[in-house]
Amino acid sequence: MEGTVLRSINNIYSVRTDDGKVYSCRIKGKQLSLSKGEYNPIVVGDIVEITPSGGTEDKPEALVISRHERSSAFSRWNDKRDMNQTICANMDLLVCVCSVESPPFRPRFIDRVIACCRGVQVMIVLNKCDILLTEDELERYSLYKKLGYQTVSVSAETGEKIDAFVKLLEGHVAAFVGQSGVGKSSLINRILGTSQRVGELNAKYNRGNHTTNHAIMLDGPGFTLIDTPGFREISVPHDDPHLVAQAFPEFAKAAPKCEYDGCLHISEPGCEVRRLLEKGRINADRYESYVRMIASMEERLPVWGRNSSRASSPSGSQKGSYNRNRSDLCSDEQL
Ligand SMILES: Nc1nc2c(ncn2[C@@H]2O[C@H](COP(=O)(O)OP(=O)(O)OP(=O)(O)O)[C@@H](O)[C@H]2O)c(=O)[nH]1
Ligand SMILES: [Mg+2]
Ligand SMILES: [Zn+2]
Repeated sequence: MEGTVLRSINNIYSVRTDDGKVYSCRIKGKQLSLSKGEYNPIVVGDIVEITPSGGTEDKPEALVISRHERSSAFSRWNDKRDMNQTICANMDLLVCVCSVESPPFRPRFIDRVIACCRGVQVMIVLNKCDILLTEDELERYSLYKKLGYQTVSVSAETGEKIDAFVKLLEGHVAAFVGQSGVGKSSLINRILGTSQRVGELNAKYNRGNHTTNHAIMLDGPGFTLIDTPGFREISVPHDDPHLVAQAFPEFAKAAPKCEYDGCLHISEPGCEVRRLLEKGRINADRYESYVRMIASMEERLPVWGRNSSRASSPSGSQKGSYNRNRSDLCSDEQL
């Protein structure tokens, strides 16, 4: 039987099958074939094959036999475990929630969230619009719209623009992702009338307290939402750094004019991105945000370098290739 993972807590998965029945599942055996070397083999949104294993009519139990390939995923680098960690999968909309204050607006965090997505459209939602952004913040926020992202400013507290936001969710499976305390659960409660736990803010540090501790999929009228636990910091998954470059649409647009194929826009000669940066046509803070992401991947080089395609150019190219060295990069002490 095929089912969708609605929730996962301590290796117990709630899986809903087509007939609406929700099974409490464990993984059959020790490992799933698709998930070797992953921190968590099954996440909310995964489509899995299960086989009933008992329980009662009210609380049926099953074993997960296999997981289907994911059409999309949101993953981050888990520093403690030294491996990538997927948070949710198979959504067709990633709602990156940020807030005006508590925690403060951090556009470089948004840039990282975008770089942590695969195969999914990103929407940027600014919550707590009952508080005002500074002019500089507003300019940086407005840039996302100019770059082609859908943006909407809302307030879970006052209800402002919630109706417009809900319209944008229609027909989607949308995962809410963002820093702890930005109001992901508050927004979901406001939209669905649910009572997901909402956290007090940490007054000393002006940020969230990791209130939501596991992802959960919730049904709405004509859409499905996934609430996820917030992070304080986020690192891009260990992968090909060219994927990070692709998460910056303005760089991707300029890249065909770079002299070297596979240019990472750091110190390669004839780089169009850096030319535009010097002319002020690429935002300097976005560029800095990008350089720090690449640097943080570079610090993990012994791990991701093994499988990385970073030093090789895509095939069929007429352009030359360029190998950088580590000193071209700044370090990644903070975002
Ligand atoms: N002023 C204001 N405060 C809000 C708004 N939305 C949420 N909050 C407050 O922000 C705090 C954190 O809200 P949560 O919904 O728990 O945030 P979260 O993003 O789910 O946090 P984690 O579960 O830790 O990731 C709560 O104290 C909310 O009352 C808003 O629109 N305006
Ligand atoms: Mg929450
Ligand atoms: Zn370049």
